[in-house]
Amino acid sequence: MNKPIDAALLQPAEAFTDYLKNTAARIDKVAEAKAQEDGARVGISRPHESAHLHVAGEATYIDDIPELAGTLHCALGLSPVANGRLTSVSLDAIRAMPGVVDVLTANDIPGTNDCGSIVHDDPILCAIEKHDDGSSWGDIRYIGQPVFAVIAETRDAARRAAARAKDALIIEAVPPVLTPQDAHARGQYVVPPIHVIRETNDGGARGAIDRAPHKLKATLDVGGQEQFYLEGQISYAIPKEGGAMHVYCSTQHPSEMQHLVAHALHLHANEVHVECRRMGGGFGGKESQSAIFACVASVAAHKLQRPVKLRLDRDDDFMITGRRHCFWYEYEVGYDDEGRVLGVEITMVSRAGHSADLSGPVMTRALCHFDNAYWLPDVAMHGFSGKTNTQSNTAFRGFGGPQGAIAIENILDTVARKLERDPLDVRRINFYGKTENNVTPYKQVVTDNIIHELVAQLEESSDYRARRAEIAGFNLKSEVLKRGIALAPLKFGISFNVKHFNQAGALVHVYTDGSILVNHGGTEMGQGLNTKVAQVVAHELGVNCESVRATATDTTKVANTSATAASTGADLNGKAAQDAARQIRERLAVCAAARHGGDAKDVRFANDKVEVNGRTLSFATVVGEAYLDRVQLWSDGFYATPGLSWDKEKMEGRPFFYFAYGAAVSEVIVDTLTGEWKLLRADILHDAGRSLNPAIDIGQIEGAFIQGMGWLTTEELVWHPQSGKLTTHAPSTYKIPTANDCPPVFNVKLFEGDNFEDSIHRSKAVGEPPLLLPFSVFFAIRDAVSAVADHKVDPPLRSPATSEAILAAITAVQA
Ligand code: MTE
Ligand code: LUZ
Ligand code: MOS
Repeated sequence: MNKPIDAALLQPAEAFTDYLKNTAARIDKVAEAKAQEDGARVGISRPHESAHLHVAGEATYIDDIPELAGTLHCALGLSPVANGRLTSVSLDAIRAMPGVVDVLTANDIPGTNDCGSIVHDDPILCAIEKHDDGSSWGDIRYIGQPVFAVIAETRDAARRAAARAKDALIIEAVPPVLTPQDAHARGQYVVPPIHVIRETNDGGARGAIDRAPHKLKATLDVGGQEQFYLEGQISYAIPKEGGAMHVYCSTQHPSEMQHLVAHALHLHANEVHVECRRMGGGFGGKESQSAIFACVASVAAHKLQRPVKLRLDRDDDFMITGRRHCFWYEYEVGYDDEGRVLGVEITMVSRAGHSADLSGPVMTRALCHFDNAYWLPDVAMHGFSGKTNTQSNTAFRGFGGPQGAIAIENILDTVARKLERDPLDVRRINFYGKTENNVTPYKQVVTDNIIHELVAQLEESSDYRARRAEIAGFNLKSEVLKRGIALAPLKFGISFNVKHFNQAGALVHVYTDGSILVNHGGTEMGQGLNTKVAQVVAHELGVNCESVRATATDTTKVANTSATAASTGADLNGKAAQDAARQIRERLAVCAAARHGGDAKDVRFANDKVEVNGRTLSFATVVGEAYLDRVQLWSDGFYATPGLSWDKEKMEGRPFFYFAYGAAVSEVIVDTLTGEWKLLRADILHDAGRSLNPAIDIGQIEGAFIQGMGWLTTEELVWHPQSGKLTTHAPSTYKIPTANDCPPVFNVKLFEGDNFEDSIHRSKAVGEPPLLLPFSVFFAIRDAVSAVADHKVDPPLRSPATSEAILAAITAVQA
C-alpha cells in the first residue's frame, strides 16, 4: 500500500529540457516568415530586445551602473516591534560605528514625510511627533518599519550599523492586529468598505438565495504572495547643480517616484529626474513601493551632497515591503439542480497592512473579477481592506483579480461536488452568454465573449473527458496515489480601474543615417515591452527591428507617465509610439512625393525600402533627403484609451476597454500519505488577441502560470502570532517554484482571434491574465483529494495548498 510516487513522475527535468527545445515548434514559423517578407514587423516572434545582454550578464541594472566617486551607501534601521509607540531614538552609538557618515531620521526630511501613492498615510521614516494630549511618540505599525537611515562609506558598514536598531529604539509595545478577520472584527480598515450590488430579481441576492433549491454557506482562506523579483528594491540618488536630484530607481512608476522625491525634498517636479533602463522583475512590487527607497536615498544625497545608493538585502526587502494581499471570504450562494448560480452574497476581507497603498484599487479589482467568466444574476459583494500590523500590501500580478476570481471558482467547484457533476459542466452552464446574460455586476456589457469556443477547443485538444475517465479508473485501483484533473477558465478586464491612468506618451527620433530611437512612458521589467514597442515603430516606418532602439524610461523625456501596470504597457505605449511614428512617416511621404513625384498617399514603406512614384529608395536615403529639406524627423505621440467610464459612487460603468480570456487544464498526482504532489501535465489556451510577438506572449503565459502555481501551492507566508514578525523572509523558508516544477507535458497555445476593439494591431494585454490559469492546478489537487472519499465529500482545501494543507484536507475528507 505504501508505494512511493513513481520516480519518473517526480523527475521532469529532462522532459523540461525537451520541452524547451520544442518551444519553437509552437510558433508558426512559416506564417511568420511570410508575414515578415511582406513587411510585417508585428505578429513576429522576436527575441527580447536585451536577451543577449541578459544571458551575457551585460544588461545594466541599477547596481551595475559605475559608481561615482564619493558614493555613500544606505541601510535602514527597522522597528523590532509590530505595534506601539516609539518614545525615544538614541543614535550616538550607531553614529560612532566604523564607516558611518551620518544617521538620518524623519527630522532630516526637508519636505513631506510621506510616500503614499494615493492616500497620504505612509511615512518615509517613523517620526516622533507631539500628539493632542501633549505626549510625544511615533506610530509604530509593523516589524520592519523603517525608523532611521544609516549612511556609511560601504554598504556593509551601513548594514552592520543599521542592524543595531533594537538597541537604539525605545518602543511601548501593544499586541499587534495581524489577520484580516481580526481587523474586520475591530472594524479597522485602510480605506472605507466597497460594495458592488446588482439586483435583477425581487429581493436581490438575498431573495434569490432564499428561493433557490440549494444553498451553500462557507468560508475560504487564500494566502498572499511575495513578488520575489530577482533584482531587489534599489535607488541611486545623485545630487545635481542648484539643488536638483537625479535618481536611478528600479521602479514601474518613474513619474510617481519623481513626485514623491520632489515632495520629500521640497522641490518642484522639474528639479527631480528619475530614470530606469530596466528592472530585474517588478511584478507589481515596484509600482508604489519603490518610493520609500527613492525618497530615503534622495534625502540623504540632498543633505550630504554626495551620491547615495540604497540597495536592500533580500531579508530586508521581505521585512519592509508588502506583497499580494491574502484574502478571507465568507459567502452564501443559492443554486439550482444543474448548478446554475441564482444568487450569491460574498464578503471579502483583505490583509491590507499598515497603510492604504493600493489596497483600495486592489479590492475594487477583486470585486470586479468575482464574476470571472460567469453570469451572476443577483449578487451582493462587500470588500473590506483590513488594517493590520504588517507590511503594507500592494500590487502583484493580477492586482486583486486573482483573489476575486478564485472565490467564484471555489464556489462552483464545491457546487459541482455537492451535485456530483463534472465541475466543467457546472462552470460551462454558468458562462456569460453572447447576447443575453452578458452584463457584469458593475454593469459593463461583455461584448467580446469568446469563452465558449475557447474552452471547447481546449476541452478537445487536452482530451479532458477521456483523461478524466482514465484518471477515475486509476484512482479506483490506487489507494495511496490519487490523481486529479481540472479545467479553469478566465476572463480578465483590461485597463486601469482608475480612468485617468489610461494614457501614455512616446517620443520617436529618426536620425539622418536612418536609425531610430524610441522612448516611451512604460518601463521594462523583463516582460518585453520595449521589444513590442520597437516592433510597432519598425512596422509603422517599414524598417527592420534592428534599426529601432528603445532607451531608458526617463521623466525628462516623457512626462506624467502612468505606472507600467494593469498589463497595459504595450496597449498604451504601443499606441503612443505608433502615433509618433505615423506622423514622421506621413512627413517623409510628403517630402518623398515632392522630390520624386506621385501622391504622398501612395508612398509605401516596407522592409527598409520606400516606394515612391515607381522608384525604390532606401529608407535612409529618404530620411537624408527629408533632412536636407528641413523636415522634422522626430515626433511625440500620445494615446488615451477611448470609451472608459466609471461611477465610483455606484460602482458601475465601463472600467475595461476589453476582456482577455483563457483556460487551462491541469493534471496532478498526490501522495495521500505525505501530501506531496506533482503537476503531470498542463494544457493552456490563452487569448492574446492578434499577438504582437507570439514568443514573448507564450513566455508571459508560461511565467504567469508557474508564478501563480507557486502562489496557490508552495508559497506560504507566516507571521508569528504573538510578535507579528514575518518568519518566512528568505528563500530558506519561502518556497517559490523552479524550472523543475514545470510539468513534463506543458502545451501552451495562443487562441486565434483578433481583439474586437481597436487595440494596438488588435493585440491583447498578456502580462497579468494568465496568472489565473493555475487555478486549474489548485482545483486538480482538490479533485485528487476528493477522490480519497470517492468524490462524496467536498475537500476543505485552503490556499496555498502546501503539503501540510493537502494532508489536513485529506484528513478532513476521511473523517
Ligand atoms: N514579466 C516579467 N518578466 N517581469 C515582471 O515583472 N510583471 C507583470 C507582467 N509580466 C512582470 C512580467 C505585471 S504585474 C504586469 S502589470 C505586466 O507584466 C506589466 O507589463 P505590461 O503592461 O507591459 O504587460
Ligand atoms: N488599477 C489597476 C490600478 O487596475 N491596476 C493597477 O495596477 C493600478 N494601480 C494603481 C491604481 N489603480
Ligand atoms: Mo502589475 S500588478 O499591474 O504591476
